[in-house]
Amino acid sequence: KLIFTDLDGTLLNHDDYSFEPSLQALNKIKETQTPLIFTTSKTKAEVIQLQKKVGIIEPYITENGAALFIPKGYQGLALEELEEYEGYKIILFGKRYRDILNFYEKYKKEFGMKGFSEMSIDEIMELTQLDYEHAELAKQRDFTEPFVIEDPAKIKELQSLAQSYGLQVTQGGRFYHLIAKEQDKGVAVKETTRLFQKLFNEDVETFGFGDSYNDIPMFKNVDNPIIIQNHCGRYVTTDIENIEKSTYQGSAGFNEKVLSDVF
Ligand code: 2M8
Ligand code: MG
Ligand code: MG
Repeated sequence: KLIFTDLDGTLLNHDDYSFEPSLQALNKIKETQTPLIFTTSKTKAEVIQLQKKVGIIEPYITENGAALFIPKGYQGLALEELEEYEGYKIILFGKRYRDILNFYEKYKKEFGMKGFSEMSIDEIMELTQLDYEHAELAKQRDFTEPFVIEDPAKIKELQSLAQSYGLQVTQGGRFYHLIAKEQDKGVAVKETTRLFQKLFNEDVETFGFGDSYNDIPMFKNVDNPIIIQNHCGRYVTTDIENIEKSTYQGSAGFNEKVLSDVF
């Protein structure tokens, strides 16, 4: 079994980013040595810190499917065919931050966008309720630009413009994100699953947990998609039939559905 999980609003509560409500599920995951693959909009710097707190060392997918990071020597694997990067083997699906920022800088005025690259740590703290230390980690982008927009009615037009530049806009719990056209959580999850299948030479059953629009491609690429109730008490709309839904929000919902559906 392989578990892919979104972080904000799923493993972590939307408002205070706590994961204590899912400790029971996390213990079960650790006991059974089930790989828990963080699949998030967050940065590498944020994920490294969270993995330490949770107490796991596993591959992870950052910035909306931009890249898969596999710790060097993970499960004794050589992974010679993969590129090496800061103690990790990495597969890149997205573009470099600089390429994304070129588009952002060209059109920010016209569309009334304000992105993380131009926000101070204080502004990020204000918009996210993160403390200083965590806001700093969130600002360390490698591949994608989270942003707010004055008039959300302009997103449609921005979306088609972005596409003509080989980019796209997706949406998390608080922000829009400017990402590469060829990346999303689904592409990364599919590739990760294929890799695990090849490495361990057996079929794996996959689970995917998420709460937002940017999780839909992940839902479409796992055997068992599970929607976590969002902080407004609603479920993101998808065309996937008979999709599982948690009865609790955030971390408690993750806990509930891991215990009932994975094990
Ligand atoms: C951003 O991501 C969340 C994901 O749902 C959002 O769009 O609301 C990211 O920039 C991430 O790095 C950051 O930690 C998070 C904080 O809420 O916001
Ligand atoms: Mg989320
Ligand atoms: Mg069961």
